[in-house]
Amino acid sequence: MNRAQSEILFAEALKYIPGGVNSPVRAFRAVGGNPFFVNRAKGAHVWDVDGNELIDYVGTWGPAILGHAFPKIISAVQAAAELGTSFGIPNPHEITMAKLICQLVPSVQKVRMTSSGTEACMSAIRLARGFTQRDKILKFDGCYHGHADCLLVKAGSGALTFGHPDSAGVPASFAQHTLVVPYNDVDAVKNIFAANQNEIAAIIVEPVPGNAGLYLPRPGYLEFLRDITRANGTVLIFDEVMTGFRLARGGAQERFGITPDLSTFGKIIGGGLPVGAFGGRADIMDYLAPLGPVYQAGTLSGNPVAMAAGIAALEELLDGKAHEQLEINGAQLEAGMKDAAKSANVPMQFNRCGSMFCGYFTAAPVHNLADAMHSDRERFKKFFHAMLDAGIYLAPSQFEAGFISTAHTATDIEKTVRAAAQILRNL
Ligand code: HOZ
Repeated sequence: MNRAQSEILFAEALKYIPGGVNSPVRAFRAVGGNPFFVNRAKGAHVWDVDGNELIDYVGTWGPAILGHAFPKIISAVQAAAELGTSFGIPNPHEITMAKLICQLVPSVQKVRMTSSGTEACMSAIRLARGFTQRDKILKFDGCYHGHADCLLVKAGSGALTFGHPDSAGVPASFAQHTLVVPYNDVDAVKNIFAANQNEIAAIIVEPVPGNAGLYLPRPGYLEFLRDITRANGTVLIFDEVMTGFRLARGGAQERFGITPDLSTFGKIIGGGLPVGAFGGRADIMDYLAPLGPVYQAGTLSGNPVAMAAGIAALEELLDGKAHEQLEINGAQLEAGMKDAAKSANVPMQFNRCGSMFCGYFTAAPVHNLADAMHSDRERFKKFFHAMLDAGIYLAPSQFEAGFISTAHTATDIEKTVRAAAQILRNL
């Protein structure tokens, strides 16, 4: 595949942008080689600057649930932009968005918009600390909640990929308030609560962790987290930046039937523009300024163009048809990939939840970060590049989830599975 123009652009980017990218996992360091540059995307496909067409399973890392350049989102953005790109004054779209989120996610009684998922998680943590008047928080290794200081402790995503799950630049005195245990381990959580009685402000968890690949909660695990937090006066925060509005209309919390105290969102609610949000119980949310003592703010929070894009995306999910389609697409991909691995005699765990997935090259089931670390990452690299050469773009790291959209056709998925079958036979 000719990528000459991408190579030229990357060489230029390296001169002015650290590592040539504005977010580390895009740099291909986990798989080797250089990233390609894209100048067009439509539906489930992207086109690079050399004119190569790819079937895209990254979907701008989650937002593109309806595929790229979805016509109603484009029209909404155009109409909103005509009227002004930012006001810094309340605008009616903010109320529409807040109502939609509260309607789709019943645990959210009030919601505050931010400009990114990182901000949403950082703010939810501060709010939980202010509300409980406790300092410690509990997270799970391999979970990633954006790049705020207190959350870059044993983190997933790029932090894990590049070997810095505990980032430089985070003072030890900040990190000491962040307790970390393995995901899906009941006893580890019980022990940490026993050792820190009345000290843990919040548990923050990706209900279906998607930043160390993808693994699912064991039956009863999320219920257990709900019970132990309730019993200890600890705020349960579901980070639904990736899973929100994706694993069901009401996110993972609807799919698994759990009611967290607070939730964080991003990605889909921006329709492809930069947005985040956090919301939940009204009594907790009312601790925020200007009502309460917890400060949080943002010049572009509730931006009218981003709100219009997100509203258009969420409205498309209301009748439930999109999620039916996503399940069909996800099941087709899962069945095809499992068959491909089996007939090639390659040990692979293909974890899937709705329209999120990850294939690990290992014979053993993957339930947490330690299991994921046992997978054969050299094999993943080879598989990634061979798929890319076949016109299929998977996330350029073993430690990221794949995303399917409603725009993926049965033909796209068949093509993907056929390519994978052939590649796996020769891997
Ligand atoms: N945080 C995203 C992966 N989980 C990466 C975003 C990006 O690089 O664009």
